[in-house]
Amino acid sequence: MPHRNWLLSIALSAAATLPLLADAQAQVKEAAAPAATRATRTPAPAEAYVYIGWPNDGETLHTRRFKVWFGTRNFGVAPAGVTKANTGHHHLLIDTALPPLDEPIPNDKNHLHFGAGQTETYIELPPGTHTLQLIMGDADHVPHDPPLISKKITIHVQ
Ligand SMILES: [Cu+2]
Repeated sequence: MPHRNWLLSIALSAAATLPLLADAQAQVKEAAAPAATRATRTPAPAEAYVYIGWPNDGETLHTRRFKVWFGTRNFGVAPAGVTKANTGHHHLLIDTALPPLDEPIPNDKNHLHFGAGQTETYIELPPGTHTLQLIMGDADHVPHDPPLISKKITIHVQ
């Protein structure tokens, strides 16, 4: 009877698929849990630091779109996802306070990730006064210990 065979094959494929879905969901939960409660951070040397090479603090920019370049000393740049001692990737904080230091840095228009290892970017901001600050993150986007945080600069966009 073709009709019964059809039902049987539906039942078999459902049975084969459901455990896989359950496994995948369990793995996602396991992967997410340590990041949310993470207490240990990647160590960084005390002499390492990060700075904004351009613009200068107090700079007045006569354009809305401008380059920002990032510098590090005694520290290397590596893409996100790459675990290598004394390296990290840049995050540009725009018009915002420092994020919590014991969890991944947020990813939104105020927290830009440079996970490919970029050391400069172009940003566009509306006219007015803005703040820029850099913070390095490790392979998992979590700030180092001690954190590498640049001076927070103020710029004026005309
Ligand atoms: Cu990041």
